[in-house]
Amino acid sequence: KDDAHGLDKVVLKTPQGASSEVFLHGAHVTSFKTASGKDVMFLSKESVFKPPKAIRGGVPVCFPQFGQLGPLGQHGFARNTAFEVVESSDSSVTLLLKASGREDERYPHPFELRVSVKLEDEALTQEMTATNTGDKPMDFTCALHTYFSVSSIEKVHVEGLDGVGYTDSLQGGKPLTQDGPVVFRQEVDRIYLATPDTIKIVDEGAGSCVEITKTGFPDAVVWNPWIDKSKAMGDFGDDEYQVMLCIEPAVAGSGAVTLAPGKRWTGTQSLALSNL
Ligand code: TA6
Repeated sequence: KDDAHGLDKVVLKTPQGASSEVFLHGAHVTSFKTASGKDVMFLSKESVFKPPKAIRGGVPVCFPQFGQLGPLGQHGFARNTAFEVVESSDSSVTLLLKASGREDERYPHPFELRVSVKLEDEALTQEMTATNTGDKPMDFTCALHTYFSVSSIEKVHVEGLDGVGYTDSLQGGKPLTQDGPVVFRQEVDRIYLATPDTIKIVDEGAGSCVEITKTGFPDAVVWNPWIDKSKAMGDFGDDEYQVMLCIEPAVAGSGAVTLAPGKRWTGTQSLALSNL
């Protein structure tokens, strides 16, 4: 079914009323509303739904590159490419990108990227599986670049990263160590390395928390654009930094994954909402 922007999307539902929308463009989850009526994901009111521009919000699938960590443009090309539906049910969908290796001469590797989304009443699980269908090893970095909706960024903190090393993208990748919960009083753009597989966004303003449980992704990127970056993004409201936060399971600072011909890599994230 297509939406107001004329783009094809799949709508997932549970009998108790949870819902999620997944666009075929970029296999891009744009919403996750729990059965208890909570919007877990953030979607910018200024997002343009005009391929190849990535949708601003939800979960951009960054593959085969995170950020500038490789030869391609920012965040690779999967998020700007049409996927196809290979299976679906009322509450789940699997999308496939069959890359020929000719999408971008800077990345001459054929691969298949499968993105599966499973919706439950108070949780959403997303899995991405990359298969090297070529005859040469392929290196990739990647991320599920998830935008979360928050009540007010100054009432939010992130637990689970205390004592974890990170590189600060705002200080040229300077290595630092997290001391206590992550709080937000300025722009934050950090790649946490070799992180625990459970990270929690505690939203005191909403009286709820989202527990992120990941597998396969060694790293986690934490980003809030704050004031100046928000103004600089044409597809993002000047004040929207106050009501969003990105926590991105990633293969990034810990180094690229090298996938041998015929081999497969899988990363997953599960997002579970609960009350404080
Ligand atoms: O979230 C990490 C990050 O690399 C930030 O540095 C910022 O660039 C963000 O991704 C958004 O990137 P995009 O290309 O989607 O505007």
